Amino acid sequence: MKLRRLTLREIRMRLVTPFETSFGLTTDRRIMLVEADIGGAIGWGECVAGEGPFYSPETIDTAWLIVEKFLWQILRDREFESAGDVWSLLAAVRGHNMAKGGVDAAIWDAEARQDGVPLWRHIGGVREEIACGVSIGIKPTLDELEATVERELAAGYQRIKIKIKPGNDVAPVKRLRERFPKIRLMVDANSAYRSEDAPLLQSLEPYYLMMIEQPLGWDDLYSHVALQRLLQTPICLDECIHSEEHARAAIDLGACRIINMKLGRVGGYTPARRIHNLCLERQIPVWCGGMLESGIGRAHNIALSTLEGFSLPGDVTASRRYWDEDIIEPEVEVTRQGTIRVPSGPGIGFEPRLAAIEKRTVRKLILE
Ligand code: OSB
Ligand code: MG
Repeated sequence: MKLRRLTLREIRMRLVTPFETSFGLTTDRRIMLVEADIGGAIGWGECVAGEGPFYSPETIDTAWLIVEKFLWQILRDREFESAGDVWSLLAAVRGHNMAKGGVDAAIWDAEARQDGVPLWRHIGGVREEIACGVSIGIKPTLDELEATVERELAAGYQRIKIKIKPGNDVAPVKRLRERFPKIRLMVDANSAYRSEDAPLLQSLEPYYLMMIEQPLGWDDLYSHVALQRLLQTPICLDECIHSEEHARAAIDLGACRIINMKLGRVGGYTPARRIHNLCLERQIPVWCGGMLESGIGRAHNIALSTLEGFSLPGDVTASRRYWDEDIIEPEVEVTRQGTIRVPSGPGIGFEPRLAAIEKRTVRKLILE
């Protein structure tokens, strides 16, 4: 197999509802799409880097540069056996996992399409329906938060995650727990706390949260070890797990008991599957995180979530929660039971809507 052409596009998409996390407010997304032509088929991937380096060090602009100047140089004119080789070819570039993840995903989709098989089967997925939870941003008032949770539960979502930050943590959890004593509830701090905040995080224990996601530093495994020893509530790591090595260290050191998996954060399907296999072996539950993706990234998250170890509901939800109009056909829909039925078509199983994509494109680069 050979990569004939790589097309990068930057599209702009406005969120239906602005999304606030401890690291900032997102209203408009700038998304890099990757289109990979391997001769026999074309595949699509999405780079999940944000607009600024606030979730991870990468941004859409660093990713664009890395793909153009380095990843393309490695892959052009290169013969490789299968999409599974892309990760090791790109290993010469250190870091920049989201840039790699976008390219890797596009080539995996292309390969599955060439073989005429659904991508989820191609990667070894085992389930035809995935469980969905929602991630709810920080809201201006508790009433607004409660109303949002009510609406998402009515839509069928199986688990509620709320974003927290210092000064906006115990009160929303207490309010939701009193109102919804039985739901599966969790929080995500996106690294907003320090080790000294352990007593505050301990004060969340009476609310029997499913887990606390990424309370401490984005690259600080060590402090999470000490914190997990103080907590009954499982810690789930997101930002910290950007490689198989970090996943292994986190598990062996006891820095977390659950792992949030994101294709882009780890650099594509090869590292994602390795981390998944490790978690299965160590009986660490895994679930698929989200990065406010367009339909392309969303479709990949659905495929990834079919792997055996994804035993908890992920942050993979309906297109309409984010976009007035998504860029794939059909859009992602969620059943009344809070599940997504995995598509049976080749590749990601959704078709990119080229006209809708072109309409939103503000920058395009064809590498061939
Ligand atoms: O930490 O999981 C996160 C969105 C952007 C950056 C980081 C995160 C998130 C979310 C949203 O929680 C998940 C989604 O796409 O619904
Ligand atoms: Mg997170």
